[in-house]
Amino acid sequence: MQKFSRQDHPHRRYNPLLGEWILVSPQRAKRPWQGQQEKNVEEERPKHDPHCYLCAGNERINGGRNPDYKGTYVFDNDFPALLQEEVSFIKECGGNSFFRLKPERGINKVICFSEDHSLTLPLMDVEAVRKVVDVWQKEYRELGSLEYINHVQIFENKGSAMGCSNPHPHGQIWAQSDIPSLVARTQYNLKKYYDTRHTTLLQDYLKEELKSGERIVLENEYFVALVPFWAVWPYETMIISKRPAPSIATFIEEEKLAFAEILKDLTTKYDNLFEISFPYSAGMHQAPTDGDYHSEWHFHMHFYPPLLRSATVRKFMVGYEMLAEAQRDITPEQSAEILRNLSTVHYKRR
Ligand code: H2U
Repeated sequence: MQKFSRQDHPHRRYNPLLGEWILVSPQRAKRPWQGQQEKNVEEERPKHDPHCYLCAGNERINGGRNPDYKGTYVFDNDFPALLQEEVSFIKECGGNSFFRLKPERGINKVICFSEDHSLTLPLMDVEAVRKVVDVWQKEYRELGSLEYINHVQIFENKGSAMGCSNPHPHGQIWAQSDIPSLVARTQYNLKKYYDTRHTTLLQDYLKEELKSGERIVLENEYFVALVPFWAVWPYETMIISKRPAPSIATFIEEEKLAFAEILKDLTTKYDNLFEISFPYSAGMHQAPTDGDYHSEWHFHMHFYPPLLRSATVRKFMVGYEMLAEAQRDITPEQSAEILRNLSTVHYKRR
């Protein structure tokens, strides 16, 4: 019988944040591909597009007009998924009903990262990225302090492959009264860990990762970017604060700058991987804003990029993944090594 090797044999890995397993099939990384190829069209974008609804001074779809902003600009989403109005609701169904339902209140915002339509986070200078971090902190604090807002989700969809509707550099915030499902599961696991050990799960995990070094992509004084041991997407990464900060609300000036630096460097590496503007969905997981101090929470930002083996071949979460559990081919250690060895100088700036 052959001795098990992580590089050669199928195995399952445990994700302690979500409390679930994933399947790793390293032997499959070499299989030929005759399926869908994503289009690799890299068009140069102008600094201002008269038809873009996020550009400064332009009209939005619903007829409102953006001011002639410079830097960041935040507005209420014209097509919100949640509404701020309270509705009266008589609880009709008990917890054992098949038809459980409850109204949900919330606020959706759009954040333009820059007035310059041609930029993305990796192409912005660090100072400009830091201003985006300032806005994220301000919004998390302000929205979170509203009595009926108990969770603030900050995220960015980049690239049409991830459903982004507009190439103008921007992200979104969805703030709501309930804790969404994935966050609630993470919270449950973080709390269980904290209650028994009095240290955050990610603090202990980070210690082990730094000791091993094999999945580390970037590190600065305050943050580490790594490919999680349990990563699902081929080049999935996570930025973790070295200090167990429950959220961005507590970041000091030095941390905000260091966060901007690691964000720029990581997204630059992503662009350099296939020399394209690398698509991803990214977002922060942080403490609920329900008024409690959540010592169990530890700030982390996930990056879920869909591309697999080139600028044109993406990973699909279908079949087995939809029906059974998530699966990956290339190992997290291989992905980390590839990302680690890439330059932090953007290919367009060389
Ligand atoms: P995405 O690119 O991630 O889809 O985000 C763009 C958001 O901008 C989207 O949620 C909003 C959409 O509803 N939007 C406006 O609020 N006003 C507009 O004029 C266009 C798009």
